[in-house]
Amino acid sequence: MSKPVLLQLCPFPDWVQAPLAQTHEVIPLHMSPLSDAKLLADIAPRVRAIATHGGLGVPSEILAACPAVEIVAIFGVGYDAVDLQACRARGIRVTNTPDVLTEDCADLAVGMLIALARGIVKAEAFARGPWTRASFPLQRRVSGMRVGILGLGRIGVAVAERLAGFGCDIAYSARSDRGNGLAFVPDPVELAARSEALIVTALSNAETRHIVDARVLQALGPRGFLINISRAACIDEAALLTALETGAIAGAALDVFEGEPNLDPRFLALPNVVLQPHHASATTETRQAMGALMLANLAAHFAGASLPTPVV
Ligand code: 8YV
Repeated sequence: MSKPVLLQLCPFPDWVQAPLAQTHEVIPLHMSPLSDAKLLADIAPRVRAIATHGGLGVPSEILAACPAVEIVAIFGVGYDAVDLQACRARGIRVTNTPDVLTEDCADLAVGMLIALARGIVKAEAFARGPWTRASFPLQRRVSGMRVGILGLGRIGVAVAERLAGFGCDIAYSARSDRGNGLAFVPDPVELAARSEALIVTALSNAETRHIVDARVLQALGPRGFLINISRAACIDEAALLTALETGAIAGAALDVFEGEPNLDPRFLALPNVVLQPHHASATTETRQAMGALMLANLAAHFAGASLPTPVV
């Protein structure tokens, strides 16, 4: 039996690539010497699956160009870059890789908070020398800090669990009160006002677009830190840059950026940021688990079985 044709939009690690090629006729669009348009014209009618990552999703022109696509398999938890409405309307299944990356994302969020508050990156440069002064400037304590978590999904809960171990005073904003003993503060401005650190773990969608805006940043205030491991779209980046440049907030640790991988050069000139290359889920252990889950979703689909982790 012929293998189903799969359009691959991004590179994958070897442990995904090899099994993917065993079970599919893989068309690596990201490596094609042909223009996307030429390749798509030739191949699109035969494409039954699209594999992509969370940040990239599926550009609408590619989805539209593939009339026979049955499944979009995302290597990542975020599905904000896939047009779910169009997929539903066309009966296209969409899968992602939740749960397996929760712990890593929470680890990085907490690591970024500590790196920012304790000045770890700058302290390393100081230690490497020339170490001329007696001591590095005093920094801020994380233990016991008042922390606000914006969006209490699986990753937000995992962040809260970790920070509870640091004796932090934790509150959160979400659609509803989770009744979990943490302080529920529905209004993001109020949440920011009571927080020394605001950690964004919200899903990116129309409702959360620019949920961190100038008002939230102003409420966070000159001693407040912002941490984002979600999506850049959750933050009004122009307002954030201004807040960082003027000292309206103390600092930010960011794993995601508008237009990444091309960061706004204004970020690079700032002394009060910790910048990370969108790698919250990027450990070998987690990426292997994400790969296995994406492959399992594809295998289940083509075997006519129920999907392990469907979004649509
Ligand atoms: C990526 C992510 O998908 O899970 C997500 O939504 O953003 C990341 O884990 C990563 O880019 C995988 O390549």
